[in-house]
Amino acid sequence: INLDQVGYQLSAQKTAIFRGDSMDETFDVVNKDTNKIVYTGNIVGEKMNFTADEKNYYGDFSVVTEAGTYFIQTKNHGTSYDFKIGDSIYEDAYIDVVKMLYLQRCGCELEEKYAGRFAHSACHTSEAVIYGTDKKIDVTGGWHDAGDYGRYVVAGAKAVNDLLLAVEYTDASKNDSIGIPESGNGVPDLLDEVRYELEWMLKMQDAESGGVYHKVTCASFPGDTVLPQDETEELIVSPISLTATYDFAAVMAKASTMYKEYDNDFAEKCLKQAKRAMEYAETTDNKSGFKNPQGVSTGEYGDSTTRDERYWAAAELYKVTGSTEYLELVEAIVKNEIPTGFGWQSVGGYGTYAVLSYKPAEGLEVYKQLKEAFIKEADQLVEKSKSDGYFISLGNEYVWGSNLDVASNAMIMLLANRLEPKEDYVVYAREHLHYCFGANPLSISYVTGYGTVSPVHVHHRPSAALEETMKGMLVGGPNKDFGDPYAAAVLKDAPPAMCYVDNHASYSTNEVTIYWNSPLIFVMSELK
Ligand code: G3I
Ligand code: 9MR
Ligand code: ZN
Repeated sequence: INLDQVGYQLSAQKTAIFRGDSMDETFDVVNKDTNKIVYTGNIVGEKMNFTADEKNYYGDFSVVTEAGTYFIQTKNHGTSYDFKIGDSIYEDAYIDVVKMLYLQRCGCELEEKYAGRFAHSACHTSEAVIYGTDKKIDVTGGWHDAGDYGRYVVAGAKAVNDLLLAVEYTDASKNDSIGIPESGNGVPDLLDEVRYELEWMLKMQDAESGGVYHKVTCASFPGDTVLPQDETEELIVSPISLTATYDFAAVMAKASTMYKEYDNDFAEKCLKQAKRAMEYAETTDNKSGFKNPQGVSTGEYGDSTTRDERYWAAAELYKVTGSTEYLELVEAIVKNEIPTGFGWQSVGGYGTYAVLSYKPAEGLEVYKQLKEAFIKEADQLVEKSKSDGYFISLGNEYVWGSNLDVASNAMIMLLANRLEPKEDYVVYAREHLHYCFGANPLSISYVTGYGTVSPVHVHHRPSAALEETMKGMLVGGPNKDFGDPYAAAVLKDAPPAMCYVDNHASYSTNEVTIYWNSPLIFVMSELK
């Protein structure tokens, strides 16, 4: 019996997913404290689920609207994990999911009163050598990307943008009490957190050319239990890339509007540097995608095209400046094909939404075209969700970081809902959230520390070193392509939606990243 192990909001739709053969006809919802059956419903809708290789059935218990702790029981198919029904059931999880970013901060001391056992002295504080030169620069700051301590611009840009969108559209803009050092300073905590990353990104821009370096890492990944402050090998700044430069231009442009009311000087600086980056990218002769330079083996974050990054940058700059120069660029790119994606590699959707949220663009032909495309994509996600065994939109495509797609697709539906409200957008976005917290074929909450069963042996060096799983991290999730030897060995016969293993060695299913948490932050900001 699979369901959200955290729970369900009072008045929201509530569906438990059953699996097995010759299913019981009814199920009971039992109040855990009184042990009384509060509702008995029918189990309906047999469906073959090829993604998980099982037969599913459904039990709707939306009529249970009284706050409390419950479980579900059947005569022959067992009992579910406990779950809550209530108004602010995700509150604690939300705090930890946001705080994860604070705990990933690099280059500063993490104090015990904010970081608990994850407190540490400042890490990665030495200057970094620019690859292929003797020149050293200061690139301290930013967030550690993931279970490793690399800092990568394209990955950071996705994370930053999700958080900025959360502040722009959701109640996140009111939250100043997450429990980070800046809490209570009158600036939304998400903006404080994002600024920590932006200040680092600004250091990643080459002062002379305006181009942006792709990443800063050591030559290779450290051992699996090395703490941040103990990775002391030389830091290397990898060459400038076009993807990093365009992404930088996009998020800096967006930041310039978001910080204006709090710090105008910073906002102006962001816009100035965004324009410089854009100018560099548009005029450089070097159009090749990023490849790890010889001797550097950390995360590559490569890309076969910069079309979508270019589009995103142009769209954000258009939204901030209203300038026809950027609008024309957007129009020219769209003429061929509208770029899509809410990921680190495909970022076109962000560009589209930037245009769609710009009032003065509303009368334009391109606006109509983009709106139609965006709504169509969201509608397709709804359709896919309706036919899926667990009401999510991935079909059979469970790739490395499949939970990025789960959370980001929910984000797309919620943003579409703001353009053109439809109940289904919210209903199915919520199902995606339930999937993250346990309504999935493995019946595991993919968010550490939340739900009865959640990942413990994550590929996250601080957690491994301290033998304590940091809370509030969304793991990568099932990956049918087996991106690591451990997964390949133990999952070889598993169906796509079950290609996940809670083992430290499985970095392709059980790692965590800043940009898997970030779309979850958006979704929780909207739905909590
Ligand atoms: O998008 C394609 C899809 O079109 C195709 O059908 C499918 C078939 O395999 O692959 C999809 O691409 C996958 C891509 O992720 C999707 O974003 C690639 O196979 C897959 O190899 C790639 O994995 C990336 C992984 O690095 C390896 O490069 C992950 O997205 C990315 O999150 C991960 O990032 C690492 C950093 O390098 C280092 N730090 C940790 C971080 C998380 O594991
Ligand atoms: O720890 C690394 C993780 O952050 C990356 O996502 C992953 C893929 O690039 O690589 C991990 O490092 C492993 C390396 O690639 C191969 N040897 C084992 C390393 C740690 O288990
Ligand atoms: Zn660090």
